[in-house]
Amino acid sequence: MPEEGEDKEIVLSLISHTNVGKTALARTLLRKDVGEVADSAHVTMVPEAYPLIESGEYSARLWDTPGFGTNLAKLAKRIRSSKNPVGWLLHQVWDRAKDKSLWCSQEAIRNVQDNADVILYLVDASQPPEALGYIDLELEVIEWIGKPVLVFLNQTGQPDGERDRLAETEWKAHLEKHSIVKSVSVLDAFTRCWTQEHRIMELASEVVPKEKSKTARVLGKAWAKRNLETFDRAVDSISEVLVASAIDTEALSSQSLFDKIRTLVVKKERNKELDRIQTAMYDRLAKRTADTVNRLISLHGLDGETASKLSKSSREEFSIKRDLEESFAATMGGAFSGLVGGLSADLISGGMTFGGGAIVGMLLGGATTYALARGYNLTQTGQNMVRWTEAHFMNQLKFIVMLYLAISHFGRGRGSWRDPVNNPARWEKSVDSALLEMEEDWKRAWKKGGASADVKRVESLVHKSLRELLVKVFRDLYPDSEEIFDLR
Ligand SMILES: Nc1nc2c(ncn2[C@@H]2O[C@H](COP(=O)(O)OP(=O)(O)OP(=O)(O)O)[C@@H](O)[C@H]2O)c(=O)[nH]1
Ligand SMILES: [Mg+2]
Repeated sequence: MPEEGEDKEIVLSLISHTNVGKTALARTLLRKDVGEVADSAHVTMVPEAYPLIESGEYSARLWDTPGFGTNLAKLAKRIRSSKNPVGWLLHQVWDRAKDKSLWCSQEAIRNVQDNADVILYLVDASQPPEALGYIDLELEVIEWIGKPVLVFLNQTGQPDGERDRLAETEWKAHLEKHSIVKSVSVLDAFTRCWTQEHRIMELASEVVPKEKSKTARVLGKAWAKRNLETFDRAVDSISEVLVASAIDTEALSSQSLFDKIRTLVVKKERNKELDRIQTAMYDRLAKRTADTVNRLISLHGLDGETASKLSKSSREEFSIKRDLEESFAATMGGAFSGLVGGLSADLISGGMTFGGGAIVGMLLGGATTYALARGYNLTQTGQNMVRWTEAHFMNQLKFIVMLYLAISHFGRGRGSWRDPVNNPARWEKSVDSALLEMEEDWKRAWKKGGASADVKRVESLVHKSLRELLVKVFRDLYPDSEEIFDLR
C-alpha cells in the first residue's frame, strides 16, 4: 500500500558522453528496440521516456537522452567561471543542425534538471579513466544540478567478474572527487546478466529522496521477480529437453549391439539398423535442442534463432576429430582400437544426416563435436533397447546450461541473437564445479530414465536438480544478486 507523502513514480535518466551506449542499454533493459543505435556521435537527438517497471501504483520510467558532446569541453572555462553555470548552459541558443554537439549537451542537461530522480551515468570502460577527459566536466554539470549519480561501466567485453571488480575499484578511485557519484558498477549493454538488472533500482533506493525510497525498493523487488519468472520458465523448458533425452530409447532387433558393431567394423560395411538408430536419436536430440534454444531466446526478449545449419568449419572439424575414435574405442573396451579408424571413416563418408542437429555442432565448437562423437556411445539397456549413455546425457546437460548462460547474458542492445563462438572459461569452471557437487543427483536422474521410466519421477528429479544447479552457478558468478533466488 502506498504511504502518505510518498511519491510513487521514479525516473531514471541514462546520461553519458555521446556514443557510449545509452540507447543500447535502454534496449537491453526494456527488451525492445527503442531509438537508434549506431557507432557515431549524436545518434539520439531527442530525449525519450519509456515505462521500465511497475508494481501496483508504483512505476518507473527510463529516459534515453542525447549524449554530451565533445564541444562542451571547449566552454569549460566559460562555464566554470559563471555564477550560475547551469542557467548559463540552459539559456544559450544553439542550432540543432549547426551546433549539434552543444545542442545535444543542452538537451542532456535539461533532462537532468527537469526529469531525473537518479542519473544512470554510463562510462566507456574499454578506455582507462585517465583517457576520458570529458567525464569530469560532465559530472560537474550534474553536480551543480545536484541529482544523485549511479555510474555504470559499459563496453567491458566478455563477462569476467574478476576484471569487473578491478575496473570498479579503478573507476571508483578516479571518480572519488565527485561527491555526487554514489556507486560505480559494471553493467554492460551487450554482456550483462539479467540477474544484475534489478540492482539498478536497489542502488537507486539508497540515493533517492526519502519520499521515493520505498517506491524504488518496491520496484526493485518487482523487477527481480519479473526476471525470476523468466528464469523459472527457462528451467521448465530446459528440464523438458533433458527429460526427453533421459527417456529416449530406440529398439534394437535381436542381434546384440556388440555383434552389430563388430560386423560393422570387421566387414567395413555400414549397418543399416545402427545408422537408422544413430540418425533417429541425433535428429530428435537436435530438433529438441534447437526448439528449446529458440524458446529460450524469445523468452529472454531477444530476436533471432539459433543457426540451423552445420557451419563449414564445424563440419570439417567433425571429420578430422580424433575424439570420435577415442571415445568409440573406449566404449568398446579398446577391443577394436586397431580397426576403429576404418569404422569412423566409414561412418563419416556414409554421410551423417544431421538435419537440425547441426546446431549442436555449431554452438559449442570443439566441445560439442566431442559430445556429438560420444553419441555413438549408445548403451545397451535391456535386451533390445539403446539409450543415451550417462556421459552423453551429462554432456547434453552441460551444453544446454552453457547456452542458457550465453542467452542470460546476451543484451538486446547487441542486436539479434548470435550463437556464441566460445564461452568465458569462468562459466565453464562454475558449471563444472556445480555439476561435480551434484553428481549423485544427476546420476540418479539419468538412472531413472530409459524405456520403462516413471516419467513423472524423472521430471521431478531433473527439474529440481536443474534449478539447484543454475542457482549455484548464478550465486557463484553474481554473489551481489544472490538474494534474488530467495524471492518467491
Ligand atoms: N562492445 C560494446 N559496444 C557497445 C555497448 N553498448 C553500445 N555499444 C556500441 O556503441 C555504439 C554506440 O551505442 P549507442 O547506444 O548508440 O550510444 P549512445 O550513448 O546512445 O549514443 P548517442 O545517442 O549518439 O549519444 C554502437 O555501435 C553500439 O553498438 C556495449 O556494452 N559493448
Ligand atoms: Mg543514443
